[in-house]
Amino acid sequence: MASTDQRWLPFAACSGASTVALALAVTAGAATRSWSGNPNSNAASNITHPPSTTRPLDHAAARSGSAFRTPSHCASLVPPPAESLPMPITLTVFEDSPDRGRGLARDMQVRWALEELGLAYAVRGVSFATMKGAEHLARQPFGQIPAFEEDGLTLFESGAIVLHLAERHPGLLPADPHARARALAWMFAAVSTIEPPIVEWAMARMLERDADWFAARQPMLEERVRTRLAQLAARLGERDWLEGGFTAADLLMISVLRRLERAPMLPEQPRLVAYIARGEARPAFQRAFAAQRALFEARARAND
Ligand code: GTB
Repeated sequence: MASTDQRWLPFAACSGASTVALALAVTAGAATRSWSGNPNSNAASNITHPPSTTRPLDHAAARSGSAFRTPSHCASLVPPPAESLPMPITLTVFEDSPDRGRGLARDMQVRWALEELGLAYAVRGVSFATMKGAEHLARQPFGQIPAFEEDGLTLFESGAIVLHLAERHPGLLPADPHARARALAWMFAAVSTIEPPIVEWAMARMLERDADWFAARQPMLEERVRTRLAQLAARLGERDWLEGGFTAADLLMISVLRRLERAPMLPEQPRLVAYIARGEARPAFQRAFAAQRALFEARARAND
């Protein structure tokens, strides 16, 4: 039974097609994929599998509802036999993200990794209420996003999902075993050494502003972040990336640092400001950002 507030998120319909073409998937490098599926269903198994096309997704067009409408692309929506393709990747995200489309929720790191690797994916949006229900708890035991599903595998924890993808597809981890081990260390550093003080600082600002202790506690929280930023900047030095070329470690680290976009501590470390900008300039980041933004804006329009 499909729940009413957990539904596939349609971006566009292919005019003239007999089925509604749900642009559930976003981009796969230069390729755009769409599925024809039952819009009333939230079951991944009810989605037929994606034909690959060579047209890049135009996010502006997707936002305006005009994507996927050209005759040549509509023709490409005829699905191949379902049994001939693996299940598409499905990412569960906020239906209505509290970050207001700033790409700060943790589905962003997974979207970014998928884009770097050129993997198409479908998106399932869930409300805060649905996230706490049994169906989503089976995907994510803490009732949070993101959750990842592919071919019978369900995974939670954004870092673990990125690692899973990086291990299975070339492009986000070095081949050299030592370099790979160091990249893994930086991935763990991002989520277990750098992120906790940043989240503590951010959560205090979000939830404790009116508390008696807020002003007294804030300098200490800022100082903890400041210390980690200085240490990270010292190690990064003049390098562009943490371990040779761009890796999953940079993807996670930059994602974590982006939470500081309005923090006074970040401009004190110009190397990190430049590091974040380098990551954000990557085409894969921009596609991922545009996709989550389009979702937020579509939802905002629907709420108007
Ligand atoms: N360790 C887990 C992971 O990395 O996957 C943490 C997952 C997590 O914290 N998910 C958050 C969530 O589902 C969303 S990303 N929260 C709902 C809940 O717990 O009920 C964190 C987040 C939320 C909001 C903003 N924002 O508004 O800027 C930024 C980041």
